[in-house]
Amino acid sequence: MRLKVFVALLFLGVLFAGCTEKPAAEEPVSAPAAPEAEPKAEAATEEAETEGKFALSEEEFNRAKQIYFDRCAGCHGVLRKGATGPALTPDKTVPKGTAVLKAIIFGGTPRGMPDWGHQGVLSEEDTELLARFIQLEPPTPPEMSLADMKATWRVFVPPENRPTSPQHDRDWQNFFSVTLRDAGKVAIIDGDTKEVVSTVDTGYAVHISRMSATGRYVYTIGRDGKATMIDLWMEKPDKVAEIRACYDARSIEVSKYTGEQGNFYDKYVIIGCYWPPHFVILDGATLEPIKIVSTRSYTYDTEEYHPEPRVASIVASHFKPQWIVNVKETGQIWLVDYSDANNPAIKMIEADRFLHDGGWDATKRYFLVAANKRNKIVVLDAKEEKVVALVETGKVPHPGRGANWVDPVYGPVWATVHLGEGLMAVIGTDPENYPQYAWKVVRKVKLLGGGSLFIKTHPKSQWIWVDHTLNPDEKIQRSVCVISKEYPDEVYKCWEVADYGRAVHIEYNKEGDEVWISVWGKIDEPGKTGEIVIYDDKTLAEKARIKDLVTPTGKFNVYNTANDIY
Ligand code: DHE
Repeated sequence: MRLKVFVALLFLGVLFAGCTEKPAAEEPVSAPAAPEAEPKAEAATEEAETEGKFALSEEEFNRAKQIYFDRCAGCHGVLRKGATGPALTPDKTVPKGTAVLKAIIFGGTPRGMPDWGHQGVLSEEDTELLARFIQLEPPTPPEMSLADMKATWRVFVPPENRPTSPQHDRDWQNFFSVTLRDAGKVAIIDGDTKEVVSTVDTGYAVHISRMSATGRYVYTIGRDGKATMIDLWMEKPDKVAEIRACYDARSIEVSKYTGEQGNFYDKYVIIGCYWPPHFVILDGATLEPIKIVSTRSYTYDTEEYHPEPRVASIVASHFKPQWIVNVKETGQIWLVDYSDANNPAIKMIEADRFLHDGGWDATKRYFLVAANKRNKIVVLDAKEEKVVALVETGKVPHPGRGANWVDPVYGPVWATVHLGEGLMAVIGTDPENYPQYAWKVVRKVKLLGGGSLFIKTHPKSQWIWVDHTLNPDEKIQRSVCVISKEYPDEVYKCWEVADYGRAVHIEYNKEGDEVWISVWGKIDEPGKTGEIVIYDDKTLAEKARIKDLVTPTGKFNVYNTANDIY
């Protein structure tokens, strides 16, 4: 008997929040059902019912499964083996018992588990259900074949029917692709006029946008594993292709190499999945899937098999036709050579756990990625293809892509903020001219508190900007701070971006003279669903607000994203 999808839970609103608390939204969006489980799930249910131990009916089991997928899998893993959050397999959960588990789910923990009950996201009843569910064997969601992917693949405008030059007079390189998270859309906004030129249906909770190497196409990836390709040259930018490459995903990147080994501009796309744990190489012009590669493997340090090593960040090397694929649970960085996409050569490099987000240094030779469980930044030399340093920075580094500038004392540096403490850690990045500072924390700047997600600057800017999105204090979560590059010992100024929502993610315009910040509101609060606040980067004065957006989060300027400027 196949497990039924519990329809009411398609509409959980703000979706799961994984390891981090998020604003709760009650309204229906297009949340996908948790992938249907293999028969093992039934066995677990039936066994539980027979034993009468946790007594979940099929309906309750499906409901709990969906809640787990939406709220918990991001941190604990679909198979509950643990990642940012601890393992939740029956050997760990049964000894705790339902009452203790319920208390943790409802009230959270100081170690970062959100208080789902207090936030009003989960009811007492759902908390109880979840507490019983996690004492059962986890159901295994299905795999996905190339044929499954192809069944979801649509090309709306084939390459031969696309324009050969831009069909509008706007500066498309200064467009922003803005995630409207709970609306299941992205807005394409003209950075010059601040007009929303197009709103594109992309699917559930787009996580990031990345641009093709030329910048012409935007590729988005949703939490539901759906990728959408948008052509910015169309009179009204719209999607030209889409595909679902997994059930749960966070990353997408393009091929950016051009040189002796060929020109791979706009040739391939890679999608990194959470479930199934694999990455997929696709055709850059149509999103036709070409190759699936599983990331199931052995942990880099203890050499233990892991059934669910998820793909976190991916960046495209500028030295070789290679993607740098960060495999979270096994703590490995995979260098994937895409020059022969059907037969990709992969070099597996030992790094640390659990790999998450990261970005390039200013020369784009070194990739710095957070190993958040170990409070470290791993430094990969993309030219020499080796890890050159593990730098301890602070509690749970979360850089986004980080920020690069030249420090008055320490030369070229890159910085990260942290989820676990109010800290900007600055790392020297120039081993040639400043070897004494390279790969060392050279400055620690105190921020308002923990819960920072993103940091950003621009080569032309005198400031570094940071947010505090997940800080429990309402005033702090709405605040951003700037630090002067000239006097970087302490924060220069902090302020609240709006009187509601959370301030999240900072992005520059193409010129590098304007800063865009999202106010992440709630979908069910009219007038407070969200907006983007734009600042003059020189004077820090507010310039404009793009109002009435539905839960805007990430914003990606075409030029800066295509050229890795941050
Ligand atoms: Fe993200 C980047 C994973 C929650 C907004 N997020 C990333 C990346 C990963 C990731 C692996 C790097 C992609 C890359 O560079 O290729 N994010 C996760 C999670 O697992 C987590 C913690 C929980 C979850 O299950 O989703 C999570 N992320 C969030 C949010 O709640 C945020 C704030 C709002 C949202 O829209 O979901 C959020 N994540 C972002 C953004 C980026 C991102 C805006 C890209 C930053 C950039 O500048 O490139």
